Amino acid sequence: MTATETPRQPIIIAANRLPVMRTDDGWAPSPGGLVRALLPMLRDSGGTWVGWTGEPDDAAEPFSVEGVDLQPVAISAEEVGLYYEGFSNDGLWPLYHDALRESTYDSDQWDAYVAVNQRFADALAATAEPNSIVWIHDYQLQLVPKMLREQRDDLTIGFFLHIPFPPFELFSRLPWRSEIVEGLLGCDLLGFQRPMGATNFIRSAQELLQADVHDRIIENPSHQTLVGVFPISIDVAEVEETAAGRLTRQRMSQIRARLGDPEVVLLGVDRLDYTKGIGLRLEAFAALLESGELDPERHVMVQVATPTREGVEHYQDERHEIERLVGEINGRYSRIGLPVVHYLYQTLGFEELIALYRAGDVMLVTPFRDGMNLVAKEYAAAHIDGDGVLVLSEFAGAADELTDAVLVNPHDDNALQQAIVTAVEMHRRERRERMAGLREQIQKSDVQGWADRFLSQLNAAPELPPIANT
Ligand code: ADQ
Repeated sequence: MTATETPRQPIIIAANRLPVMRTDDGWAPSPGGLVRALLPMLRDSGGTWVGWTGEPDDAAEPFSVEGVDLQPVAISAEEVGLYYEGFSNDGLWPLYHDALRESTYDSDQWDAYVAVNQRFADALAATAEPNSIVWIHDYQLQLVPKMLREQRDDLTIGFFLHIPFPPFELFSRLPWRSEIVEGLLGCDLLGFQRPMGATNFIRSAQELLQADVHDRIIENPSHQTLVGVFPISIDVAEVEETAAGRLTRQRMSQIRARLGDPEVVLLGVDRLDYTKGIGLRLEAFAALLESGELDPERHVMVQVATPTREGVEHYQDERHEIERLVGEINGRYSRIGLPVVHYLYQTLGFEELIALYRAGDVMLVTPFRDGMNLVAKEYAAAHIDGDGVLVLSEFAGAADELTDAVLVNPHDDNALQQAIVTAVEMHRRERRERMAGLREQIQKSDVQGWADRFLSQLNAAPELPPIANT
């Protein structure tokens, strides 16, 4: 190490999944800005990532990818059903997203959630060097902070919730609500995407545990928990660079030609999740074709839906409903060789995704509820041409920052149709002004800045000033 380099404390990250996927030659980093931002930081600090490989019963030994140590946590096939698909994705996920679907509350699933969280805490306790920093991610691991602190009070523990934290009125339905709040209070820094998540959590801590809170600091017997807001972002430079590439430009022209060179390409890109409002957006598109405000010869929609959580019934139902709607709309308005809705139930490569963003004149991001929504930010970053309109739900975290989008309440079908018409008919000058505003906003904060802000706040956590008694 040279004299100018600052020694960094090793950082340990825990997330349900390891940041890698299996390839023909072994392992490669998973796609996505979060992994791209965190891996170099782990490598430089000599850190480790603790998580599941994604394969049931996979008891892989520790290994390393691109110089980063990975510590697998084994999860059995039965636990995948109970802890992951069950408690996490059929219990917590709907509850944390405005109870859009009925949650399952099942004590066998809860027991598996506790057991897997304990396994993560044990793995972290065994791996972490003295006084290191541990950063735990997301709703699958909310008990880990407390379980880890009980074993290792020398560690500095941070937690970031990628999804919304619900209002107390909804959260209090959860039979294990106090255990979850106690679990999260094991950390020194607790981060949320939006101010609303922080406020909701603090209220739950007050109502359920009579927590003593001053200025977003919660007093615990052994330590303080600082509650903060850290809106996540994307790797802006990577998206822009790919968007500017010659191959991307060629692919964009090819995509538009294949779509029949329509006047306006409307685009949706989401995991096929019922929180994302895909059906609603298709219905709005159909209503506008019906009323004649959109014309199938001039306006074409592309909906990319990534396969996800296919073992969970709500997701199977959602897929059937979306595919039924696509079939109905195409049956009615398509012409031979020219469907009016192009539907891809596929995971696309990064370059193809960016070419599609560039090909999209109007991007429809209409979730009922979303922690942030990175697609909205990626679309703006990809539009280096300065054109394109983003229609964005007020219920996505991104709406706090992306105020130059056409913001809409997706529950209001008239408002949604009106927002689509506004976007399609928007004058070029206004489009460019709004896109400039969106791009200026995302330039202010990329995913690296997000991670740096969280970690520097976490680093400072043990030095929080004592709270004056009020
Ligand atoms: P997600 O619910 O997965 O994330 P989102 O933020 O939109 O939602 O991220 C999806 C990512 O997957 C994007 O980076 C997108 O490019 C990619 N993607 C989507 N469809 C794809 C496809 N067909 N092929 C390839 N890639 C595809 C959760 C929360 C969000 C929060 C993020 C990050 O639900 O609210 O923004 O975590 O904190």
